[in-house]
Amino acid sequence: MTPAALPAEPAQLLEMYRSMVQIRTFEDTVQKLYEKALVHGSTHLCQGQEAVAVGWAAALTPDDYTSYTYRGHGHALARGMSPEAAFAEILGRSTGVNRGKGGSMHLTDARLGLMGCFAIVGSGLPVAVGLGRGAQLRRETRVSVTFFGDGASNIGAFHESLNLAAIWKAPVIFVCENNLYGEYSRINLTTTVDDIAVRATAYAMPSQIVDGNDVQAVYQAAQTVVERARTGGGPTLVECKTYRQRGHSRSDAGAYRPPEEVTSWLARDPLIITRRQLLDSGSVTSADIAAVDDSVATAIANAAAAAEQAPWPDLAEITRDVHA
Ligand SMILES: Cc1ncc(C[n+]2csc(CCOP(=O)(O)OP(=O)(O)O)c2C)c(N)n1
Ligand SMILES: [Mg+2]
Repeated sequence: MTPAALPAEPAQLLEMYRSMVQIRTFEDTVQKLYEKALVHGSTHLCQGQEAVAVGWAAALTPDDYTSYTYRGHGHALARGMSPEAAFAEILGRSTGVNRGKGGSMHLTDARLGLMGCFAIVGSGLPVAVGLGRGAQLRRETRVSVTFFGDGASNIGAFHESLNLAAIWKAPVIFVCENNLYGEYSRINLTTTVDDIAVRATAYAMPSQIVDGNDVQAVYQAAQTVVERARTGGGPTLVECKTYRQRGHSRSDAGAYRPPEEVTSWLARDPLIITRRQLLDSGSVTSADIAAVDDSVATAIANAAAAAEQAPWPDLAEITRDVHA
């Protein structure tokens, strides 16, 4: 039987808050670096969606696999990628986590279980099924968690992946970050259902809807679902309802979104919700929170400055790690 999922204790919640602030500050800094013309290629930032990445990461062990999308900086940082190596990658420098060859859309590190960051919508899901199926055949206890958007649930690979994972009872967890938009289109213009979770029914798969802006809610749901997958209970589709606070990519101001919609979601900013939970716990003070904010601001500023100074890759790098 799956043990009851517990909420994070105040000290752990403060650590989750630190991780979320780190992601927020990182993303705000990437935007500034882009405005300074230091980022070559596109960026897709995740401000507003931090609680999904952090709540799931807290429920995983280092052996577990994750795969995600071009909007994946938060997932990489939440699982322990160094901000300096991530910035350097985005700036195309030799000290980048992929030696500057991947850029913003390909922050990966297999040593951290970060198995792939996919720019083609929906293409991470079949890979996640393969990773989970592999672990299952090797009788390992790892789980494979894949993150994707609401738009990706309209792609054929989503349906094929859910079907295969279900028939194999593979330890795969499908996490839909429903941020209400696919590029510049609101979900109601492209998708027949309001709740992506209902699509699991077609594959006889359990599903769950979670408040994706509440890191405690995400963490508790994640613990239960991870435990089920780890103990042979098979896959789950989890829909995290959240909101993309910025536009789709680097230069999109997101002006097509109704102002009242933006305002109401900003009032439910995951950082605001977590700060309130920390203060309500009675064991964390405003000064503790401010100390976290300050230390993250300094660390991220230093990491970005170091990446800006980092060398460009050597020309000889161009054929290294290239499979032909
Ligand atoms: C197969 C494919 N079709 C179209 C695109 C162009 N595209 C990039 S992101 C995106 C929107 C995807 O929306 P969603 O899955 O909700 O993810 P979000 O960007 O909201 O995180 C589209 C259509 C693509 N990259 N791949
Ligand atoms: Mg979306």
